[in-house]
Amino acid sequence: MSNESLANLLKEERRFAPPADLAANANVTAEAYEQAAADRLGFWAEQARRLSWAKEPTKTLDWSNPPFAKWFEDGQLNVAYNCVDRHVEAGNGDRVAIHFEGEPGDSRSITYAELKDEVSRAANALLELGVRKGDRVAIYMPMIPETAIAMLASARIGAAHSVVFGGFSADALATRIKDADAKVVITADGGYRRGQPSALKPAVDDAVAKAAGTVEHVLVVRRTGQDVAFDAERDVWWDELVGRQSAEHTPEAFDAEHPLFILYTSGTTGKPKGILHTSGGYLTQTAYTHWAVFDLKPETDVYWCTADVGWVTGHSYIVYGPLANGATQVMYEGTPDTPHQGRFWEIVEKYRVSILYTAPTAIRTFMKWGDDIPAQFDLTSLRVLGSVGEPINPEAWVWYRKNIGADRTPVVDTWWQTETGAMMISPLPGVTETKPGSAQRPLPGISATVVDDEANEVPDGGGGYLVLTEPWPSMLRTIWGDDQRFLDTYWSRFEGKYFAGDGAKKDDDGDIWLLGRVDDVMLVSGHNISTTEVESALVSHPAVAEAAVVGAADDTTGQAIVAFVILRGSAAEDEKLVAELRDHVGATLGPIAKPKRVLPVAELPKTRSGKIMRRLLRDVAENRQLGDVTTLTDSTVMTLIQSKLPSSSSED
Ligand code: 6R9
Repeated sequence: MSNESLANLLKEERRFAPPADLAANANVTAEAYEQAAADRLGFWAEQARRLSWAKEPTKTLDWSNPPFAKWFEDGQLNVAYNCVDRHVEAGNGDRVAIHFEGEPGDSRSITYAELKDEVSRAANALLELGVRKGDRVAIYMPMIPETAIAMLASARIGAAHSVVFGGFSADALATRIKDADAKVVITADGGYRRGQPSALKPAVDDAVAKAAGTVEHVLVVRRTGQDVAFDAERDVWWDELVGRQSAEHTPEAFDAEHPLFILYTSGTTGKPKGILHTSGGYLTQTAYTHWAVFDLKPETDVYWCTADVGWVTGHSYIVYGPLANGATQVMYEGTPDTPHQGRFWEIVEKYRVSILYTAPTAIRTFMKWGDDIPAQFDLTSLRVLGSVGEPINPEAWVWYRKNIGADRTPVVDTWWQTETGAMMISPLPGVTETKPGSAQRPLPGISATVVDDEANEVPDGGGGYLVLTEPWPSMLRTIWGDDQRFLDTYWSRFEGKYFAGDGAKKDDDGDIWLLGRVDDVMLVSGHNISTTEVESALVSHPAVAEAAVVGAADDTTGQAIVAFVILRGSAAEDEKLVAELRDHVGATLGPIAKPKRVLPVAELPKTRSGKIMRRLLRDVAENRQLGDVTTLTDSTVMTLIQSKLPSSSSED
């Protein structure tokens, strides 16, 4: 960004008070903010006590060698014991932990008692394969319960897992196996994708060959029953090996700072970063935030997070947070449109889901499909709706609340990252008067603010960079094997502060609005303009379901705003509408933000976790050869977009 702060353009006046019944029984009240502000470390020490420690920590934080933090350093615990066994010991063994809904229509429910047996068997199996405390296990799986079981089994024996999203290529898997030096890979023959079996095992064979030498065994879950090549010395079937193990396994307690997992984030350049998370602090913050932000009542709620376990959202809010809290949850293998576009709502109705956590990309897709689809289902069980992954456009937020939440449920927009491990900025459903599009305030015990180029905190109404100013329990500890890169990436931009890489602004009440990655910010005639704000203005027009905006090099203005829009079902794509959309942005945000061109397209390029890839759109807008497309979900999208370019532009 240049020296000029982000222009504060978007105005949002709508407000939604917490529902009275929710507020009256809420897990967290406004006092939590005061309590944490008065004694931040005392607050986290108290939250750590929601876990079962084999040895209670006496120290909360060691920050003597920043930014290398140690939380609850002298405490000892077993993370899997906390997520499984202790609920059985507390008499809740019959409670369902996971309602699994498979893509071909199969379903099964697993209780905490059953989960304990399965995790224990899998832990014994890993031990038989030679995995020991301190080793790494790579997990390359579809969205099935065995994925969570494999993660917990690794945690149970003190081996760090590295889950690699099942949609990644053999090359991506090989790089990650090699970087983490994984001893065992856990995979499946295949998974289901839009009703069809798709193979996983061949990619593992390929990756293991490429990673040469580190992997000793491959443990294979039978999911689709397809034929797979099998190396008799190296490969073992899960049902055979795990099936014959004892369901007795005594969990050992590990230090709070013992590594729990590595999760790789792609970034736009360079090799993927292995984000390292450890045990006690990570579990404290995931458990606390899952309980506080969703107002979780484990006895009565049915929780559903629609992310894939391969992303951090799946780690923290399918596996560790919910299971540490003894929640009952739905796990879904499939996509939102298979076999029909009402699939999500059918699942909400079937299990009477009360808390739903999904991403803006999904919400905008549902908007595009039309209000009549969710209206056909009984969604009255829902009481809290969450969003994560990208800034949520105010119009999508309001659509979510109205069409999914019957204009009754709070919407919590939760900002966090792979690196932060758990939620950092979010409303609390029983406390916060919510504002569509804003993540609002740092959670109790979290210190975040917005600074300008010189690291000065911006006043209310100002824009700049989001930074975290105090260490937090679930923070990344380093980049696996690369402390220097950890320092350079996150801690060198602003002295003593964690730089998140996101643009943000504070509104007149001091609430935080996330404005997208700083790499995406546009510089138009000397003004920094956020892609998010222009996109939100476009989405607020009734004809637009989704928008992606980029700055393209321009002789007169430095950069010019180019917008790619997906129209809602019935909208006609013509020059008149394009002109209307440009004017609409001008009228909403001011003339400086009026796009030079608006291009209606059928799809937008997205990463496999659903984030818009503006970098590729910038290549198109600047008429350049496309950069790296390997992280793209569907590479035909770009061909489609490029073919649209000459005919539908509008310039003055
Ligand atoms: C959890 C997750 C992190 C990046 C983050 C930001 C974007 C996530 C957001 C959000 C605005 C939110 N992001 N949640 N932006 N509002 N509520 O998505 O982790 O995959 O590491 O991505 O996602 O840009 O920096 P990760």
